[in-house]
Amino acid sequence: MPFNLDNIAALSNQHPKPTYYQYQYGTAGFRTLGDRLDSVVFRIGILAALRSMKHNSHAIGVMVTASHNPEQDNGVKLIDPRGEMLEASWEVHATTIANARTTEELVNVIQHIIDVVNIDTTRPAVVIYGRDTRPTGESLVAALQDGIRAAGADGRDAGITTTPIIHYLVRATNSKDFGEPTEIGYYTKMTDAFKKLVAGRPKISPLLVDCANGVGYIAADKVKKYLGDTLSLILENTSTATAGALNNSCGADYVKTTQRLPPSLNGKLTPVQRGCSLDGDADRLIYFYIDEKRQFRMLDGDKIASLVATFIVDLVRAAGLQGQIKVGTVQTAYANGSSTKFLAQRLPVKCVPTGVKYLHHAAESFDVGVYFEANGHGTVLFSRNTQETLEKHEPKTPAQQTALNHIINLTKLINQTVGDALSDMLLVEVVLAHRSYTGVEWDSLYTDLPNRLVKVVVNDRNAFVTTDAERRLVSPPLLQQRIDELVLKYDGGRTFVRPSGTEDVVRVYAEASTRVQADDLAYRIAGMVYDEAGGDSTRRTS
Ligand code: G16
Repeated sequence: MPFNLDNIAALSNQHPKPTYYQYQYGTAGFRTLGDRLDSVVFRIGILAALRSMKHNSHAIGVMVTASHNPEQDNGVKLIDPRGEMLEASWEVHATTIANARTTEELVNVIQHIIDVVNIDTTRPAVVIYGRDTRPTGESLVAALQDGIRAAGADGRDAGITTTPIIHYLVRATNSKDFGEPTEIGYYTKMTDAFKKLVAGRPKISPLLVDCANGVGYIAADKVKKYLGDTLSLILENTSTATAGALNNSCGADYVKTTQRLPPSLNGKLTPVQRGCSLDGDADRLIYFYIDEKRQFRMLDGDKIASLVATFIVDLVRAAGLQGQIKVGTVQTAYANGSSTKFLAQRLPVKCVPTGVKYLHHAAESFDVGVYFEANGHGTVLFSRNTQETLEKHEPKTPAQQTALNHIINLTKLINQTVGDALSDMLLVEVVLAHRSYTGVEWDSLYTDLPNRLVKVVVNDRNAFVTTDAERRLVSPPLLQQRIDELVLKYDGGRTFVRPSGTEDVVRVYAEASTRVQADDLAYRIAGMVYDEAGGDSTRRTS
């Protein structure tokens, strides 16, 4: 069926926009309660088709997920032809199309986008889509399919799957040399590289994986089969069909925010055994272990970045490529001050606002860009030039050849399109195996400054506007000045306030030289935010 605005109008009447809601394409697409998203998802199907037409019929991805958010939330985001987040200029189109009040207005908005972007609607369009395990996902995908059909596009359903797999499928469909564009292609590319990287190393001890009761379980179970006895995965929190279980007191966001072991894992880890948590769509990863004193120790995105970046720097040197390949890292304001210090002593470090799209973009400026948010979302990018350098390099010794092979296998193991909890997990396991580290040695790379993340429910999070990579507030007026005065009273104190892009809250981060001070600083700033913004009577913190 060719693109036709009458078809769109007819199907749009079955997906009316609720009058009350204003939607905004935020940090990770649209996110709100799942039962508010029918019209948005229908329209995103149309927008994805238009984007594909604009990009010479290359496949565009759509993922229906709310990732770390509570189970009743859902969301939708678009994935660009190279498997990256949607280009920023189209976020505006997404927001406009989502907020058209009537079918007539929607048709006008679509025509406007076609005109200003100059889209040839006679071109074919391809849209690859998937969803996580949320209960609202099935009906939202039905709405998405209506949108794709209304726009005359070829829709390819990847079913219930992880966000990083959709990113992989989009890239592999559009770039033939990236990998086979199937789920099997994804698993074999990653696990084959892993097996080569750990060949000849001592047997790796079993790893416990908290699957957050989400789609990560389905993917982790497949990875487990592909790995065979190379690495034994013990899968926990696997109840994908239990109502209310998703991300509930488990998963990467719970572990990072509460700095605790999920209660469901109590007694399941022996001292020093490694464990890790995925989030609701398996794009984030946090490691942990219980030390000899039975204390919980967390190894977050900053620790992953430090482990991985220094490993790659050493491999580049061992391959005889120092001077030709420069490794850099990208962090956000949430990065623990100790991690920034550790990394900055060894390689360049950039700070950007929260959101994978910012980190990914900044990482592209390095030959090898290692980016991880503290919350465990990240990956490593090898530039096109670097890939060519690796292919052309002629090692002078067997040791250089081995190091070169390792780097080439890392480019295959790592999902370079986006943060991928399972690929990142295997990457961590490779580095630990090569370094002969347990969690203890890894943890001792540096000591985290005590920190606390608090969320505050306010009437209008948009009243909070930041600058300087979200490290300072420009609005509400004078609040930053009061924060600056308070933070001076704390030894090693650092704090910032920013509106969340995925939840209706304002986040407060604080660190200081002691736990008591970090907590005190965070809760005092949260109090200021609450008072300033006329918070909801149910002040919610974590
Ligand atoms: C999303 C983004 C991440 C971001 C996180 C929290 O993660 O992809 O880049 O760090 O939200 O964002 P905020 O603090 O603005 O709510 P996910 O895993 O939920 O897709």
